[in-house]
Amino acid sequence: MSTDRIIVDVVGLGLIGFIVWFFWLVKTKGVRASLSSGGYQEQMVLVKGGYTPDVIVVERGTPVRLNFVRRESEACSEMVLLPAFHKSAHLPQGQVVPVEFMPNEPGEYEFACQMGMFRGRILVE
Ligand SMILES: [Cu+2]
Repeated sequence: MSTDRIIVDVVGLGLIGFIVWFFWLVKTKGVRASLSSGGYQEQMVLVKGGYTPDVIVVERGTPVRLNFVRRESEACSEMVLLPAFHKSAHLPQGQVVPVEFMPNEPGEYEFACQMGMFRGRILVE
């Protein structure tokens, strides 16, 4: 085996490791909402074939604002429900729809479309 070949193999393995790390670990850890000047923990959520990101990490005790943007015409995603926070919103196509709630208790909360086919989670720390 030549040195070149070994380098190619090592780089290839590194790449596979990176992909596994990126898609599995990062995805399950979620995206942390960022604190806006208005005092909200804000996160944009793209609605297209699902929710992106679908795991959102927030801290308890600070209000959260999720800005949903629906970029598809599927009827499936026209509503989003956050049952744990007694919130729901109609999502007209192409509009930014803010949904606000107060995470008081740490835990894991689901949000979903009205049929429960698209799902996401909010992790309150
Ligand atoms: Cu649906």
